[in-house]
Amino acid sequence: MLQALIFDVDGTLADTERAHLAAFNAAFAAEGLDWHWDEARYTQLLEVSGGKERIAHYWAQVNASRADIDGTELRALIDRLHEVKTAFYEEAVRQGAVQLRPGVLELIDDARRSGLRLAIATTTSPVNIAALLRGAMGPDWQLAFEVIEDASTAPRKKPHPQVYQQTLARLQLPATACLAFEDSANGLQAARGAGLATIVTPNAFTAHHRFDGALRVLDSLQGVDVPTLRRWHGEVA
Ligand code: XBP
Ligand code: MG
Repeated sequence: MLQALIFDVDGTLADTERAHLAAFNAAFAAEGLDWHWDEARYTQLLEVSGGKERIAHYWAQVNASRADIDGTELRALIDRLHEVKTAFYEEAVRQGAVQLRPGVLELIDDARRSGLRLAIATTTSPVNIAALLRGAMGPDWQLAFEVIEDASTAPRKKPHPQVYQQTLARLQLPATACLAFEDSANGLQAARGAGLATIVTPNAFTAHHRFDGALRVLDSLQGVDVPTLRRWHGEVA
């Protein structure tokens, strides 16, 4: 029987990636780097989950031959860039730069009324989740989610299944009692790796990904209610 829904955040609850991209570029400029990611490059870079990992990946692409910076200095630079990026992103979200995707809030409300348990499994930073959901759901947003696993608790980023495995462990539920919601191939792989049936709602940055193994691939969660989810879950349970 379906008992819990587990949501990814970036790209799934909201189209956040344009705001993340603007924050990365603002951080690069603020820190005096001449880096600028356009949407095409960022679409490729999104194949690396996690902001720090994404910066490190880009560094390796453009600066692999630099010998004047050692591993410790590089880690400090990446930490600093990510800290500045997170501050820019949080402020932009606080100012209303990002809204929830269609149908998300309605589904969360329907699930709570129906007694389903809710959780979040994301690679992003805790302050980013709070900025988004406080704005969209109000100051009590945390009451809706029994478990939140994020970059601070699950260091191995998607497509590794760690964040979903830890979410299931904390819910004390088998994967077969849950559905996951994702927007990307990495997210789908992470959820499937933890044994979860997964509903995918791609967005502009992930529309070209392959979603083999998804329970459903939908334009959005608009009109998706709990009875519909129970029916789809019944196909695999
Ligand atoms: C989202 C991410 C995140 C954001 C940036 O992946 O990879 O890194 O792009 O957030 P998913 P941070 O939706 O699969 O969890 O900079 O805080 O990492
Ligand atoms: Mg995502």
